[in-house]
Amino acid sequence: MTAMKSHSAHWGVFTADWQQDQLVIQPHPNDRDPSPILQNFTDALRHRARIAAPMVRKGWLERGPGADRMRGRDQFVQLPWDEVLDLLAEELRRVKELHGVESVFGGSYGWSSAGRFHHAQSQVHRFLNNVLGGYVRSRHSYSAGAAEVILPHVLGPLEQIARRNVTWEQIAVHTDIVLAFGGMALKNSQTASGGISNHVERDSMRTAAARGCRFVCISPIYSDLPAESKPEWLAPVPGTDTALMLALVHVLVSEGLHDRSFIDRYCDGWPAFEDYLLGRNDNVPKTPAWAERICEIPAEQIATLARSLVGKRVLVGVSHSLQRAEHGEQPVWMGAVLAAVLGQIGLPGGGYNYALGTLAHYGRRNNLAGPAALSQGVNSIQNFIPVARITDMLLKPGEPFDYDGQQYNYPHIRLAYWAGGNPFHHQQDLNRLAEGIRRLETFVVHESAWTATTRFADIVLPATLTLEREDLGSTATDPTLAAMHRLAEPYGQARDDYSIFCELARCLGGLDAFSEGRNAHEWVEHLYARTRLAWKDKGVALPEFEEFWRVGQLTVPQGEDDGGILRAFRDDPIAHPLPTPSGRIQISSPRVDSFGYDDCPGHPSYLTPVDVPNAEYPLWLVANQPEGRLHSQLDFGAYSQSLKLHGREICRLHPDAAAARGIADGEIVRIFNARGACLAAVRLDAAMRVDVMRLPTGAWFDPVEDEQGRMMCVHGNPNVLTRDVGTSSLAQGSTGQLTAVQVERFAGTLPAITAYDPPRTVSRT
Ligand code: PGD
Repeated sequence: MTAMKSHSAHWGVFTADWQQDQLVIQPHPNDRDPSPILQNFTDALRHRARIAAPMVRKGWLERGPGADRMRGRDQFVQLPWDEVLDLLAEELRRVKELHGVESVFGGSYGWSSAGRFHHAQSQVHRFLNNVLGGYVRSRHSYSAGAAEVILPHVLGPLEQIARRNVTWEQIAVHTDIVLAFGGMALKNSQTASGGISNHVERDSMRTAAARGCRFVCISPIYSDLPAESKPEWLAPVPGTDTALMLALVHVLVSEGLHDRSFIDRYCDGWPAFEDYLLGRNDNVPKTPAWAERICEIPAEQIATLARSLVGKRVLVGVSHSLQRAEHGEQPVWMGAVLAAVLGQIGLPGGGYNYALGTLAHYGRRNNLAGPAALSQGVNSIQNFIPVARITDMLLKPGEPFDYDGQQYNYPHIRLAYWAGGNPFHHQQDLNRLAEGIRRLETFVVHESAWTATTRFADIVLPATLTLEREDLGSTATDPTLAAMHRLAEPYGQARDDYSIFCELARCLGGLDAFSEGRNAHEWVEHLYARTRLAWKDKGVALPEFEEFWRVGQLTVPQGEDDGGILRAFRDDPIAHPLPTPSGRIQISSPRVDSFGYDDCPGHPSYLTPVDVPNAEYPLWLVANQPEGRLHSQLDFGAYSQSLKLHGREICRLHPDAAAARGIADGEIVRIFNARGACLAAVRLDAAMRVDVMRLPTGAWFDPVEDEQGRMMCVHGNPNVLTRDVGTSSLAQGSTGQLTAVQVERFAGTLPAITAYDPPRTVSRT
């Protein structure tokens, strides 16, 4: 065996090498809880799902650009690289000349890979800015679309509230009670953007619980907190956490148990909220009895829980999942209000931390210096969409939309360019998305594998996987700086996104502006040199690049566990005001109120959702993150496959709900609603609410069409069922977490899974 080579991925820093043609991966030696998702790499490199050569959709090649109902159904023609790049350069020129770059959508949302340089979104944005002259972008993320907009109005920027706040170290030592709204599932904290060398969540929860810290899992699904935390379980109706929080606050306020001096000193806008809480304007006091009718948690249990919080170091956590739902802004805001009423914000291990436990790089100390990033250039185009509004943009060009207090118009997009994302994984209501994508004139995708998105594309360019190239791995909250060595030659004719864009830039006459005269290895050296300079400014000497590359991994020093802006604010609210309009915690917000949105009023409120179970579709579907992969990435990999049943994604159903429908464990079921249907294999699970079923995201979309052309996914992709509406007029975030469905035993002939087979190719006629 040769020496192990260093690499890094979203699931951890590792070393790897080949033993008898088998890729062997060893997680970082410091990693106390390494992620098995790393094992998806072992058979991915040469899998039949990889894209071997540039491809052009037959219909596009024959009929030229234009709306086409054949997208997603057509055959592909393999072309030589030179020819396909000339065709694409010509098409980019045509669209720019005829319609301007404001008709090019380059949002290209997606996680792609962990390296600092070959980060596909950065590459595509840099290309579109520096070579084409700009593009329509998207704002925010599917992860935190609602939180990213509401938090700055009421507490501070997402980055500060999610990532520079309470740490796992503090929880292990200080916290008495963790109220985990939406849980803190270890399946989620396997992942960190950029890669980390140690997963600390499981151990930290175990240590805290052993010390006597009480963890309360507030979720319809018990496994959203790990056994190590010895969780108590409250299972409210999905989407009703805000009502539960309001009732907790009602008990505290009506019994005089709230921290009045904290509210006076640190908060703004209490009276308007108190009027709502006590029902002075609407005659509806938000009592535990009121909340019980909404969230189905007994009033007495709510009151007991509220009283038990007083005088304790309490941490209120709100997960990403809670805000990926109708009115998702409300639990994010109300969680902060609950922590403020308890007087806990800014204390070590106490207060409020949005999204702690959601990703492995949250809840950690920050490094003294951050890693250098690739510049994306300057975008000349102001137009944007909130990221999850992509289908609306494609179907409603020119129409107005609300966002964060202003009204904008959707641009008319002719060409969409995607690298490093899978909209047919991430977007809601995939039948609707397909309608939108079919209206484009041209759809270009760089991908390493034949995802559903590539099958809807006109031009498909094969991209390398991270293991096939060199890069720099680093995250601002992990002390390991990792050389990412090449572990395999590119598959077939695959190229790095960077070299694809260099060739395109050459065709369009903008190579220097894009490459600055460097090849990929020189860029990695350059980014390391800039990172090294940043560390030098902090008085830390990192070795020369050659030495770094030889040793593979460096340990860098981290900063104090200082609690970020919330601690500084608590210590001295005059010297360190919050970046909110009042400089304080906005219990209510005159600014948000001034927008006049019924679906996001000026104080946190419980608002009844529209998409709820009914006689026809009586179950809640929770479409959350999967255990065996990150989103849809490497779904064909060994570990992801090992968690399927009969080759299908596994959905979980309560035994009573299954019995009522004559469904047995292990059978194939059809899950459906008015928007679509999918098949999945069922596992019975008593540790969830009886009216809830769970189908995680990420099974590759594998559609069969009915006579009307509506697609059913035979593999288990829940986004064929989810509803494509924004969280509210404020943030317009994704609402993919929850929808109403029915389920039945599937009695028909089981269609084969074809999602990993390359599409049909034909020779050029
Ligand atoms: P991924 O599967 O990670 O999903 O959506 P996202 O699009 O990020 O897609 C990344 C793609 O990039 C993969 O297909 C991978 O092959 C490709 N890729 C990786 N490396 C490279 C590279 O170097 N070059 C190129 N060209 N391609 C590369 C995720 C999104 O889904 C997110 S972040 C969330 S939080 C949402 N979660 C939910 C949810 O909870 N529920 C529902 N219903 N829907 C969701 N959608 C969202």
